[in-house]
Amino acid sequence: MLDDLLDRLAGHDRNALSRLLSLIARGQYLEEIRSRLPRGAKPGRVVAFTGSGGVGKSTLVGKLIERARQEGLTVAVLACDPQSPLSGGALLGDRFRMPTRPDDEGVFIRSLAAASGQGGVAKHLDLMIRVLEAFGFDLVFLETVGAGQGDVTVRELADVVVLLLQPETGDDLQWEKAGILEVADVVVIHKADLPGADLLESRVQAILELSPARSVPVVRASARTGEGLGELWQAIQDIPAGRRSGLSARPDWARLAETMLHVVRERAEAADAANTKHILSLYKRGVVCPSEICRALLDLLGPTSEGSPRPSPEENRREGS
Ligand SMILES: Nc1nc2c(ncn2[C@@H]2O[C@H](COP(=O)(O)OP(=O)(O)O)[C@@H](O)[C@H]2O)c(=O)[nH]1
Ligand SMILES: [Mg+2]
Repeated sequence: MLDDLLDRLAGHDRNALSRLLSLIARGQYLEEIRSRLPRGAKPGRVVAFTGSGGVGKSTLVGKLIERARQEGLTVAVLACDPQSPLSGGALLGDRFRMPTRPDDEGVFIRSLAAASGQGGVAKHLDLMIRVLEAFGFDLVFLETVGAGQGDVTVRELADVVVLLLQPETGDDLQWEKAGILEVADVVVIHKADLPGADLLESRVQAILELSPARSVPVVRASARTGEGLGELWQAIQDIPAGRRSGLSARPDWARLAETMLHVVRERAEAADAANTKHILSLYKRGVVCPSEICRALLDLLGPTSEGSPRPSPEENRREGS
């Protein structure tokens, strides 16, 4: 049965594709599929769209599908919905919000239930992406509900992570604290047609300025009015390919440094919130240089006694030899 499905997949049979994805979603034949997928398929470009429910991911993805099709690119979408009885209707909603010509063979959309405890990401997404690449899609769009653990997973699966934020949600503090900007290659100030986009954008910029090592494009966009869609499309193209783990073994120092800053900042805030705020404000006003800021923040933490991983005796010996 599997051989037949894989043969038909190679022949661009959408039913076979659909059935393979269903098997994977149910956790069946995972290893067999993994080992028998044809090697050397041209890797597609995997773009993840993440952000809280209702921020407009599906609507925006729908607009970007249109753009991709205008350029002759084929697109598959894996939309991960949080597994909740309330979101039962969302499965239909996604198709409604991503209107495509039903006879368009260049678009494939599949809604998936996100597994609980996986931070908004469906299980076995990596294998599903490989199947879609074997089929030959140029682009694979992932829609996932951020933020948290799942975003880290998404980073490992996607070449580009697009984070959507919207004005006036009242949860600004939550995303500032959670450090979710770390996962983003592109930040979208979405629903820019609504009031409050300016404020949101300046807050995002202020946070990104704390990590000057990495430049993250911030794009104002509205799926409703079409504002910024061209700019967003370009920003996505501009991110170099091959970032996915396995494709690039090089450590990403800029990202590590940024994560480090968030960890230090979080701990410094916990140790002495008022002083941390003061130090950061000095930096933002350009009064103090970055290295001094780092030292001042580290000083707030005091001597770190806990948690530093020490090499095992064997590792010490290996280093020494
Ligand atoms: N004002 C405004 N509303 C939008 C925009 N894009 C989507 N929406 C609305 O936001 C709601 C949630 O959209 P949806 O795409 O389902 O969000 P998702 O949960 O992130 O996939 C829907 O009611 C959309 O009509 C936009 O650019 N501006
Ligand atoms: Mg959606």
